Amino acid sequence: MTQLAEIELLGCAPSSTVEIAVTGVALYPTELEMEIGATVQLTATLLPDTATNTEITWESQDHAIASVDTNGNVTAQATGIANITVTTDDGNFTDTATVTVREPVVDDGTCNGTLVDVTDPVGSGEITSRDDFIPKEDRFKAFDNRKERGDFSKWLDAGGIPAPSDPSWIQIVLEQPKRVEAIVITSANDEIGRDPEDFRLMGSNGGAFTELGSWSAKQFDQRYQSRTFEVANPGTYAQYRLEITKNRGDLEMTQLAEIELLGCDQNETNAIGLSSKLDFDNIYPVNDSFIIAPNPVGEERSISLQLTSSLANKEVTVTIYSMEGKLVHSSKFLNSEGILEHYIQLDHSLPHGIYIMELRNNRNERYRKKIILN
Ligand SMILES: [Ca+2]
Ligand SMILES: [Ca+2]
Repeated sequence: MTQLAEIELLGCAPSSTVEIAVTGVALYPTELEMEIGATVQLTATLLPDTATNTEITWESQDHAIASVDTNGNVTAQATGIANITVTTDDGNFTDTATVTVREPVVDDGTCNGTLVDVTDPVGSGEITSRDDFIPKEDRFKAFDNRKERGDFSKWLDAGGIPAPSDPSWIQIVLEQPKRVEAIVITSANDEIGRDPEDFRLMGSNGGAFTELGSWSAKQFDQRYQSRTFEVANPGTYAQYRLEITKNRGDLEMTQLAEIELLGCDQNETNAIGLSSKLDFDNIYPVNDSFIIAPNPVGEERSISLQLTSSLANKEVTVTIYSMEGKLVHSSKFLNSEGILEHYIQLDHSLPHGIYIMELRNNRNERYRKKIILN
């Protein structure tokens, strides 16, 4: 005989969902210069990026100078300076961007500088397209500065007959917003029927696209022929998209050898004040504000920050930018009394190179230093 009084099978009761609290928010960029009428989207990065409640609200200190919508799109209304603040729903963390609005540069239609291809240098933009037929004829071949006979460098979209409802498209996101006055399209090596015939150029700064120019019944009668099309409604945009709504032969394949977007290099936009980040030691006090140790930073990517009195007893925001102005790190801490050293762990995948670290206190005083990642 075998017996027992009871059997119980024990399992863990489901726990309630773990809420991850917001610990801070960082805006990018935190300074920008805009012309009246321009719109630029600010990016708010929540910390940690796994936070549960991602609700944020945007507010302009002076709507008459710069307004902001619920997606962080800032529109310059009148000359002056306005602060745009983002606030997290969870924890009420804030960050502020300072917007300087100036009169538009008078545009009499002439470029006193030279027209340059704003998509250069090759590889600097992020390129997407409706389709790539084969790797050697992929989208990158439309922006590789190779457009001569013998280069055999073309983008081929085999995604179907282009139509207004389903255009063949290719898009580039520039590192900085640029004003484009003209587009140069170079026809490919073969099959005249695949040439673009009806097309339009669109621009965006992260939101909806605006049509900048449209052309129809344009023909390339030679192979590797470059034709320049003036943009009727230019503006300053970071994203440009060419939509081909018809090709010459109504074929399922559409192709071109090269796209160049021409802008006046004298007009190079200051829409985002990235250049100031390269010029940082002329603008910000750097000498006695903080010490980075070690600098260069080693492979383990951990940093000790030793703060001096100017940053004591303050909430301190740490941001790190690449030399191109890209935000690569953002964190915040309360520099409570007596603690003048803080440790920061950077992402191990950050590439070697020179970066700029900015410390900002709650009075918006900024301190910057060059930091080298080995
Ligand atoms: Ca180019
Ligand atoms: Ca090419």
